Amino acid sequence: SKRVDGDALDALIIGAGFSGLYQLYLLRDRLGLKAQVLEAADGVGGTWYWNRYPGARCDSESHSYCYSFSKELQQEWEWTERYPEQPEILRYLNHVADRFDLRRDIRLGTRVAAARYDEAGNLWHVTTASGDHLSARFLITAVGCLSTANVPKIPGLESFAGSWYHTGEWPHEGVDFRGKRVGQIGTGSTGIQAVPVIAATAQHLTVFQRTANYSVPARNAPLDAAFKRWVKDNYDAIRDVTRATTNGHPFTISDRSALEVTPEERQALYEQAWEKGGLQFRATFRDLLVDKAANDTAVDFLKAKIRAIVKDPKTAALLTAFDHPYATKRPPIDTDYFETYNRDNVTLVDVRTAPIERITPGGIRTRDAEYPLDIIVFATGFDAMTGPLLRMDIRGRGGLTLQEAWDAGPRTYLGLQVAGFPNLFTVTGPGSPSVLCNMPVAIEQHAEWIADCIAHLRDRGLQRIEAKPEAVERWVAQVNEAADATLLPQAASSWYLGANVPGKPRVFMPYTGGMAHYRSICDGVAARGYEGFALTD
Ligand code: NA7
Repeated sequence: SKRVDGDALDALIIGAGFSGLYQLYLLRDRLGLKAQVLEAADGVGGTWYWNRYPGARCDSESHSYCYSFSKELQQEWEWTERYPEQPEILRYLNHVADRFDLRRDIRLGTRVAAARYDEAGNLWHVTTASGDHLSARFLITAVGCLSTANVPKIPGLESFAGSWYHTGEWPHEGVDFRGKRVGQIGTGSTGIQAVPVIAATAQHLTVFQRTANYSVPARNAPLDAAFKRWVKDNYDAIRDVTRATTNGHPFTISDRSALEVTPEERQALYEQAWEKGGLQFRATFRDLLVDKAANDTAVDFLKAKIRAIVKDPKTAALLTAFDHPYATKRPPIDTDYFETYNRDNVTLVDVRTAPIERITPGGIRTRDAEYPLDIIVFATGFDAMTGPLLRMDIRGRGGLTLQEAWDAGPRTYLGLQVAGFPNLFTVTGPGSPSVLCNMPVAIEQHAEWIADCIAHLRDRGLQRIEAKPEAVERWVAQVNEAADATLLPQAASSWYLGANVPGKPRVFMPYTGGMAHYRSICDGVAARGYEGFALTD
């Protein structure tokens, strides 16, 4: 194999979360490349390093929210709960880093500021925030999809006399809510996890809701010995299921239509799913995400459940004032979320009809009231998918910036490459199905495809791969077509559309055609000699 000139590395990987750790393992230990990871944080873990907010837990079930590439790792690691809590996932990723001796090639506390492609040398030159320079033949972004905090620019925030936090940049020492009046903005998956936990200790919690959100009980519980045994004995079968399903979860979507069963049968099936809990609820019928009438049956069921839980009818009405079909925004799952509104120390405020006008030294002022607060929690989500990529100054061929290339929204081929940016791979990039999928399943596929691609180039003495503009064109059209075949674009405020960040181009970013189908598309592209890519020496 040809080694890159001078001190250049074969590959630089940005980020040491689920993606970056596995990508390093593949490139270094399976391909024997000189590879290094640059990580902004002072530890590995990515999402699970930063998201330490109260109640932070994964919505995927633990036996599927893990790597499948190593049988030894699967056998030695033991999950304790149905859904892993943030500290446990962080311990797992640290274990992986140690077990595969990855740390020696990870530079922590190293934020990438800029990356420039040098055409003559066919090298990526990377500059870190502290001014260090590194170069590599291949640059792989493993920066996550939900890693750039979205803190809304509400006037007066700088004048707030109390403390404020974004859930995705939570202080490591934690936050003590005892005796405090807390305001939380946001009722997405994160906000819905945080509310019950904050309410348990705060003097008072005021939740500022802009859009009512659906949620289904998670039914989290410790795993018993029998289940743990079953998981260890069946990892191969679990992997086969997660690889064959639309969303990478260890359950399959029913092949029944919600409209072909009797109302009684439908009710019974929803009841069963509600009792079982978790993201499986949306798998109750095959057509919930494609047929509005089918979706309406889920909406009716969930409304009735919420109304039965929440005692105050005004609060219940606000919590069920949905403006989008069920699961067209990422559906949260919860532990006692709706029940928490029955506590005396919790108030729900509707900021759809009376928006937040400003933050004052003493709290939050909406159009019609002032709420005195000691702490504000921003559970306001992320500049999803493109945010972490665009905040780096990435320049491809001829100095083309990624900002310019994506001026009207992200354009990729398979979510993996951008035309004009040779040898740059974006793990779980926009245009991939990753955010609609159980993440480790998507990540393993991406990282393996990229490693196979680099091996293919090396074996043929090729130095460069770049997505062809016409392939990007076709993929963007395919992503749009797939989205339009579903109800997902109907959720006007969804982060899938970039609608949660003011000024962000409205483009439906994830590929909705399903993970299994996407995998076969990627395999086909590779089998046909990397169709749609230009490979050169
Ligand atoms: P989300 O799902 O983007 O939720 C953010 C929430 O914050 C949502 O309820 C937003 O209301 C609300 N929000 C955002 N900006 C504002 C302003 N300016 N005023 C009032 N309310 C606001 O982020 P999460 O962190 O909960 O979840 C992200 C993903 O992590 C999740 O989908 C899983 O994949 C894991 P809106 O709906 O926009 O009206």
